[in-house]
Amino acid sequence: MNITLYGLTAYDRSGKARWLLNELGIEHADYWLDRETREHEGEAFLKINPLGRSPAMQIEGKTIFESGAICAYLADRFIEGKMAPALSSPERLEYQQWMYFAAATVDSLVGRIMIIEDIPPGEVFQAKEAAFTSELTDACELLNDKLSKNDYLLASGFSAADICVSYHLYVLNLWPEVKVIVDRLPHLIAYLERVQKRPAAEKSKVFSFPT
Ligand SMILES: N[C@@H](CCC(=O)N[C@@H](CS)C(=O)NCC(=O)O)C(=O)O
Repeated sequence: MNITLYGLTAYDRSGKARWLLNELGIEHADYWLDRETREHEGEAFLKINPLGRSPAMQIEGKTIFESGAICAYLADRFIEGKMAPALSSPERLEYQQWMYFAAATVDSLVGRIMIIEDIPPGEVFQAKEAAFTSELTDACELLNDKLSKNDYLLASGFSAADICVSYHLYVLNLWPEVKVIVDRLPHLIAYLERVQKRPAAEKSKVFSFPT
Protein backbone atom coordinates (compact mmCIF):
# COMPACT_ATOMS: atom_id res chain seq x y z
CA MET A 1 0.00 0.00 0.00
CA ASN A 2 1.20 3.49 -0.89
CA ILE A 3 1.54 5.58 2.27
CA THR A 4 3.54 8.80 2.61
CA LEU A 5 3.83 10.51 5.97
CA TYR A 6 4.82 14.18 5.97
CA GLY A 7 6.65 15.51 9.02
CA LEU A 8 9.10 18.15 10.13
CA THR A 9 11.02 16.01 12.64
CA ALA A 10 10.84 12.52 14.13
CA TYR A 11 9.60 14.02 17.42
CA ASP A 12 6.90 16.37 16.14
CA ARG A 13 3.27 15.24 16.03
CA SER A 14 4.01 13.14 12.91
CA GLY A 15 5.94 10.89 15.31
CA LYS A 16 2.69 9.50 16.69
CA ALA A 17 1.65 8.24 13.25
CA ARG A 18 5.16 6.88 12.52
CA TRP A 19 5.17 5.04 15.85
CA LEU A 20 1.73 3.60 15.12
CA LEU A 21 2.74 2.49 11.61
CA ASN A 22 5.71 0.71 13.19
CA GLU A 23 3.48 -0.96 15.78
CA LEU A 24 1.24 -2.12 12.93
CA GLY A 25 4.20 -3.28 10.84
CA ILE A 26 3.01 -1.19 7.88
CA GLU A 27 5.60 0.06 5.40
CA HIS A 28 5.50 3.75 4.55
CA ALA A 29 7.60 6.50 3.03
CA ASP A 30 8.66 9.50 5.10
CA TYR A 31 8.70 12.91 3.48
CA TRP A 32 10.69 15.32 5.63
CA LEU A 33 9.56 18.91 5.17
CA ASP A 34 12.41 21.43 5.21
CA ARG A 35 11.83 23.74 8.17
CA GLU A 36 14.70 26.03 7.10
CA THR A 37 12.89 26.97 3.88
CA ARG A 38 9.47 26.73 5.62
CA GLU A 39 8.45 24.13 3.06
CA HIS A 40 5.37 23.33 5.20
CA GLU A 41 4.03 26.79 4.34
CA GLY A 42 4.83 26.47 0.63
CA GLU A 43 2.34 26.11 -2.19
CA ALA A 44 3.02 22.41 -2.82
CA PHE A 45 2.48 21.30 0.78
CA LEU A 46 -0.52 23.57 1.31
CA LYS A 47 -2.29 21.41 -1.28
CA ILE A 48 -1.77 18.47 1.08
CA ASN A 49 -2.45 20.29 4.35
CA PRO A 50 -4.02 23.73 3.82
CA LEU A 51 -3.08 24.60 7.41
CA GLY A 52 0.63 24.20 6.63
CA ARG A 53 1.32 22.04 9.68
CA SER A 54 2.91 18.68 10.33
CA PRO A 55 1.75 15.95 10.04
CA ALA A 56 -0.19 15.03 6.94
CA MET A 57 -0.50 11.66 5.26
CA GLN A 58 -1.24 10.44 1.76
CA ILE A 59 -2.79 6.99 1.54
CA GLU A 60 -4.13 5.33 -1.57
CA GLY A 61 -4.22 8.69 -3.35
CA LYS A 62 -6.16 10.50 -0.59
CA THR A 63 -4.83 12.97 1.95
CA ILE A 64 -5.55 13.48 5.64
CA PHE A 65 -4.18 15.92 8.23
CA GLU A 66 -4.57 16.26 12.06
CA SER A 67 -2.33 13.83 13.91
CA GLY A 68 -5.13 12.39 16.06
CA ALA A 69 -7.30 11.74 13.01
CA ILE A 70 -4.40 10.08 11.18
CA CYS A 71 -3.80 7.74 14.12
CA ALA A 72 -7.50 6.96 14.56
CA TYR A 73 -7.80 6.23 10.83
CA LEU A 74 -4.73 3.98 10.67
CA ALA A 75 -5.72 1.99 13.76
CA ASP A 76 -9.16 1.30 12.25
CA ARG A 77 -7.97 0.81 8.67
CA PHE A 78 -5.54 -1.87 9.88
CA ILE A 79 -7.80 -3.23 12.62
CA GLU A 80 -6.11 -6.65 12.38
CA GLY A 81 -3.03 -4.98 13.91
CA LYS A 82 -4.95 -4.73 17.21
CA MET A 83 -4.17 -1.07 17.84
CA ALA A 84 -7.90 -0.28 18.21
CA PRO A 85 -10.79 -2.38 19.52
CA ALA A 86 -13.43 -3.11 16.88
CA LEU A 87 -16.50 -0.83 16.85
CA SER A 88 -18.56 -3.69 18.29
CA SER A 89 -16.11 -4.36 21.14
CA PRO A 90 -17.17 -3.32 24.67
CA GLU A 91 -13.77 -1.58 25.01
CA ARG A 92 -14.41 0.67 22.02
CA LEU A 93 -16.19 3.26 24.14
CA GLU A 94 -13.24 3.68 26.45
CA TYR A 95 -10.76 3.66 23.56
CA GLN A 96 -12.66 6.45 21.84
CA GLN A 97 -12.73 8.44 25.08
CA TRP A 98 -8.93 8.29 25.45
CA MET A 99 -8.33 9.13 21.79
CA TYR A 100 -10.33 12.36 22.19
CA PHE A 101 -8.86 13.00 25.63
CA ALA A 102 -5.36 12.96 24.07
CA ALA A 103 -6.21 15.74 21.62
CA ALA A 104 -8.86 17.74 23.45
CA THR A 105 -7.43 17.62 26.97
CA VAL A 106 -3.72 16.70 26.99
CA ASP A 107 -2.61 18.38 23.75
CA SER A 108 -4.79 21.39 24.53
CA LEU A 109 -2.92 21.74 27.85
CA VAL A 110 0.29 22.00 25.78
CA GLY A 111 -1.26 24.87 23.83
CA ARG A 112 -2.41 26.51 27.08
CA ILE A 113 0.98 26.41 28.80
CA MET A 114 2.60 27.93 25.72
CA ILE A 115 0.16 30.84 25.94
CA ILE A 116 0.50 31.25 29.71
CA GLU A 117 4.28 31.45 29.59
CA ASP A 118 3.99 34.53 27.37
CA ILE A 119 1.68 36.38 29.84
CA PRO A 120 3.52 38.87 32.07
CA PRO A 121 3.21 38.28 35.84
CA GLY A 122 0.01 39.74 37.31
CA GLU A 123 -3.64 38.93 37.94
CA VAL A 124 -4.35 37.53 34.49
CA PHE A 125 -1.31 35.28 34.64
CA GLN A 126 -2.25 34.01 38.11
CA ALA A 127 -5.86 33.24 37.14
CA LYS A 128 -4.83 31.42 33.98
CA GLU A 129 -2.05 29.52 35.75
CA ALA A 130 -4.43 28.39 38.52
CA ALA A 131 -6.99 27.13 35.99
CA PHE A 132 -4.26 25.36 34.02
CA THR A 133 -2.79 23.70 37.11
CA SER A 134 -6.18 22.52 38.29
CA GLU A 135 -7.07 20.96 34.92
CA LEU A 136 -3.60 19.45 34.56
CA THR A 137 -3.69 17.94 38.07
CA ASP A 138 -7.14 16.42 37.50
CA ALA A 139 -6.04 14.88 34.18
CA CYS A 140 -2.77 13.51 35.56
CA GLU A 141 -4.37 12.09 38.72
CA LEU A 142 -7.05 10.40 36.65
CA LEU A 143 -4.41 8.78 34.44
CA ASN A 144 -2.30 7.77 37.44
CA ASP A 145 -5.29 6.07 39.02
CA LYS A 146 -6.19 4.32 35.77
CA LEU A 147 -2.60 3.14 35.28
CA SER A 148 -2.37 1.77 38.81
CA LYS A 149 -4.64 -1.05 37.62
CA ASN A 150 -3.23 -1.85 34.16
CA ASP A 151 0.01 -1.22 32.26
CA TYR A 152 -1.90 0.58 29.50
CA LEU A 153 -5.11 2.56 29.19
CA LEU A 154 -7.20 -0.39 28.03
CA ALA A 155 -7.34 -3.58 30.09
CA SER A 156 -6.73 -5.60 26.91
CA GLY A 157 -3.35 -3.95 26.36
CA PHE A 158 -1.50 -1.35 24.33
CA SER A 159 -3.47 0.61 21.72
CA ALA A 160 -3.30 3.74 19.57
CA ALA A 161 -4.83 5.58 22.56
CA ASP A 162 -1.59 4.98 24.47
CA ILE A 163 0.39 6.45 21.57
CA CYS A 164 -1.74 9.59 21.50
CA VAL A 165 -2.06 10.14 25.26
CA SER A 166 1.56 9.31 26.15
CA TYR A 167 3.05 11.42 23.37
CA HIS A 168 1.20 14.58 24.41
CA LEU A 169 1.82 13.86 28.08
CA TYR A 170 5.54 13.44 27.40
CA VAL A 171 5.63 16.80 25.60
CA LEU A 172 3.68 18.48 28.41
CA ASN A 173 6.05 16.99 30.97
CA LEU A 174 8.97 18.85 29.35
CA TRP A 175 7.77 21.96 31.26
CA PRO A 176 9.21 22.02 34.82
CA GLU A 177 5.84 23.32 36.16
CA VAL A 178 4.23 20.14 34.85
CA LYS A 179 7.04 17.82 35.91
CA VAL A 180 6.62 18.70 39.61
CA ILE A 181 3.05 17.43 39.40
CA VAL A 182 3.83 14.31 37.32
CA ASP A 183 6.77 13.44 39.60
CA ARG A 184 4.31 12.86 42.45
CA LEU A 185 2.44 10.22 40.41
CA PRO A 186 4.42 6.94 40.29
CA HIS A 187 2.12 5.00 37.95
CA LEU A 188 2.19 7.80 35.42
CA ILE A 189 5.99 8.00 35.51
CA ALA A 190 6.26 4.21 35.10
CA TYR A 191 3.85 4.42 32.15
CA LEU A 192 5.88 7.11 30.41
CA GLU A 193 9.00 5.00 30.85
CA ARG A 194 7.22 1.84 29.67
CA VAL A 195 5.92 3.30 26.41
CA GLN A 196 9.31 4.76 25.50
CA LYS A 197 10.87 1.26 25.68
CA ARG A 198 8.53 -0.20 23.07
CA PRO A 199 10.61 -1.24 20.03
CA ALA A 200 8.22 0.55 17.63
CA ALA A 201 8.57 3.78 19.62
CA GLU A 202 12.36 3.48 19.67
CA LYS A 203 12.43 2.79 15.91
CA SER A 204 10.35 5.91 15.21
CA LYS A 205 12.58 8.13 17.43
CA VAL A 206 9.37 9.89 18.50
CA PHE A 207 10.82 10.67 21.93
CA SER A 208 14.13 12.02 20.60
CA PHE A 209 13.45 15.63 21.68
CA PRO A 210 16.60 17.76 21.75
CA THR A 211 17.68 18.39 25.35
N1 LIG B 1 -3.58 19.85 15.79
C1 LIG B 1 -2.54 19.64 14.83
C2 LIG B 1 -1.34 20.49 15.22
C3 LIG B 1 -0.29 20.48 14.12
C4 LIG B 1 0.94 21.28 14.52
O1 LIG B 1 0.83 22.33 15.15
N2 LIG B 1 2.10 20.80 14.10
C5 LIG B 1 3.36 21.49 14.39
C6 LIG B 1 4.48 20.45 14.57
S1 LIG B 1 4.13 19.35 15.89
C7 LIG B 1 3.74 22.36 13.21
O2 LIG B 1 3.53 21.99 12.08
N3 LIG B 1 4.33 23.51 13.49
C8 LIG B 1 4.78 24.41 12.46
C9 LIG B 1 6.11 24.97 12.74
O3 LIG B 1 6.80 24.46 13.64
O4 LIG B 1 6.48 25.90 12.04
C10 LIG B 1 -2.20 18.13 14.79
O5 LIG B 1 -2.32 17.47 15.83
O6 LIG B 1 -1.84 17.62 13.72
